[in-house]
Amino acid sequence: MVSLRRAVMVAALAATGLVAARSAGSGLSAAHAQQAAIPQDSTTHSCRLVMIPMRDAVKLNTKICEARSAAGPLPIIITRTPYGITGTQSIHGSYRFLAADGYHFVQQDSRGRYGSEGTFLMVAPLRTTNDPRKWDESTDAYDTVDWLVKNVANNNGRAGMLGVSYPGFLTTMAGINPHPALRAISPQAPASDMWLGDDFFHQGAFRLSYGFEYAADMELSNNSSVPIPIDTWDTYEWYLNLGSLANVEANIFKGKVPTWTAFATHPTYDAFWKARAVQTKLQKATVPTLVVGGWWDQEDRFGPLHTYKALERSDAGGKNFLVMGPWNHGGWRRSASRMPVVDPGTSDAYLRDVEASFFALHLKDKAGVTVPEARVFDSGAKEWRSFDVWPPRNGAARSLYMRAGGRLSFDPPMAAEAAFDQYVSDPANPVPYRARPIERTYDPRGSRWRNWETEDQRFVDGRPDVLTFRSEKLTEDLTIAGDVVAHLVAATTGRDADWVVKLIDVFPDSVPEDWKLGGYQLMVAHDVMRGRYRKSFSSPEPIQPNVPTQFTVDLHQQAYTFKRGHRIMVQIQSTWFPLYDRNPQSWVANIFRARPVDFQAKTHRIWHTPAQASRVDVTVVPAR
Ligand code: PG9
Repeated sequence: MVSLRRAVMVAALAATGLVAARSAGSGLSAAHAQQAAIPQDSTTHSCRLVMIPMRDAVKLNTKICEARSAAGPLPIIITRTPYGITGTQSIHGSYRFLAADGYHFVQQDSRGRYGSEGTFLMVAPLRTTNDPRKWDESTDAYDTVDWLVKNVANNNGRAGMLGVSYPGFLTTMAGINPHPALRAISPQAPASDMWLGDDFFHQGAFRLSYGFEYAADMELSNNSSVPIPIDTWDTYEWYLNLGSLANVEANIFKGKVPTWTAFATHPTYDAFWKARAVQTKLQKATVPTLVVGGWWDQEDRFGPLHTYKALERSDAGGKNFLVMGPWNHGGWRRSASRMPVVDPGTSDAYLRDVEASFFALHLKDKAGVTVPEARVFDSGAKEWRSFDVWPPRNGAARSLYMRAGGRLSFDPPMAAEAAFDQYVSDPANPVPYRARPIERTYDPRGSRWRNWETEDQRFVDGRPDVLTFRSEKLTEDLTIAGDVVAHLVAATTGRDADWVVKLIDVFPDSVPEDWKLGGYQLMVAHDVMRGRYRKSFSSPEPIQPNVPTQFTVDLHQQAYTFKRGHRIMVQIQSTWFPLYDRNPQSWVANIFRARPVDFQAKTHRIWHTPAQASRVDVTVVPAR
């Protein structure tokens, strides 16, 4: 019998046009199986499965597709994945432009996954000198390249590696102490810090629905067919009924999901998470590195920005490059999941002119290729921009101030204005992060997860626990590029609170080209931080009740033009459920162990006086 997990993967791939569907089921890794889509058309490539030995004698299941006809030796393109390499069919998918240029293609199940031997270790850290492990994902990549260049027929002694998300992380790892034959890599949506801003936590707030469903999918089923244990269509209700997160271990996972156990025992940014934060381990780009990400990546937007940033710290060799496009997670490899509100159709040109050209330059010495330092898509202006330095240095630092009466302005608050706005945040009635019903993250029967970050924010309009500040209509275009950081002065009647900040582009009431966009509220930058971590991500501290306190919410980066006639909006709220767990708002040492009685409604104030101004900092750059 085909396992449910495998069937799901195939069904999801079918939805992307990568393979033919066989049957449907449930599971999260389905969404990631795009990684397996390599060319293996019998007319162009001949494929075989090989178990490649690593230095500790563990063997990794590897599919090698050698090009059938080539004028001369060809380079090898490698993707390593935890999501399974078998089950794909004969198509050229998102590697088609590479295939047209001529490569051998290799896919490998990473250690402990599917056909590979060994034990899977979630986001396995780099080995340290006193580590008893003989391997890490960097050495597995090294040993694989070493074997391939010695055993693949007609290869030119050069290899490149790419992958999206977990495979993007595996690609970043390959670039650390790389094999000499590894000549170019492209980490795409690479997770780079699972606690600070990628899949599992954001600045201390736990990604409940994603963390629960991903961990269950990867570890509960152990590559077999155990479905994710959620039995309702609207997961908002299901997660609310779950109550305390302690119930997960006690009643559902019962110690069988190591990643969940890690969440519950390491709620802070401690040595466990720091060891896995590859962004902090990167010294320099050892080989030409094309880092790729999406501005509306619902899983790993932090990862590419921080991978590029870390490598850029000492890039004297000029080997490090960034592409940020108008995409969701891996959207550049899947034109079918284009988000029209931000993307006029950019993925093919990226795959052909940027990605394929980059590998052709470094693996085939193709002449006439130039890769800009940073190529970023401005979804407001609907155009690509190139920068020699990212974030750009030619901008002007500006602050958008929250003002009384729900106004947002580049002018700071004045003394005569009301000093604050307030709302009651009730963990029993949390703000949904997207319009209900909230399907399971990757429910194969349908889920709007992929596109939620571009969803119209009007669905929370009028909720008393969402504060809204809105600018006047812009009289001219305003382009921001680079860091976006919110600085709140806030107080709570409780001892802890989450702060969600969204920077929003409000479209004009009427948009003749597309009437459904009239008044649309598009999130341009957004994130959450857990108040207990305001001073240190490693040493949480209770908030002193009723005292205006500074909180910094990193909204990361953007390149975006707010057009003339649009307005800028900032929304602030304290729940974003069930993507983020609920903050009890009373003080508990570990929220994973909070009791029902600990969850309490509290009143939060956002201050906007001249001395206690709350603001969002942006960099305004000249329009093109
Ligand atoms: N976002 C997924 C992931 C990456 C790294 C760790 C855990 C999850 C993925 O799409 O692979």
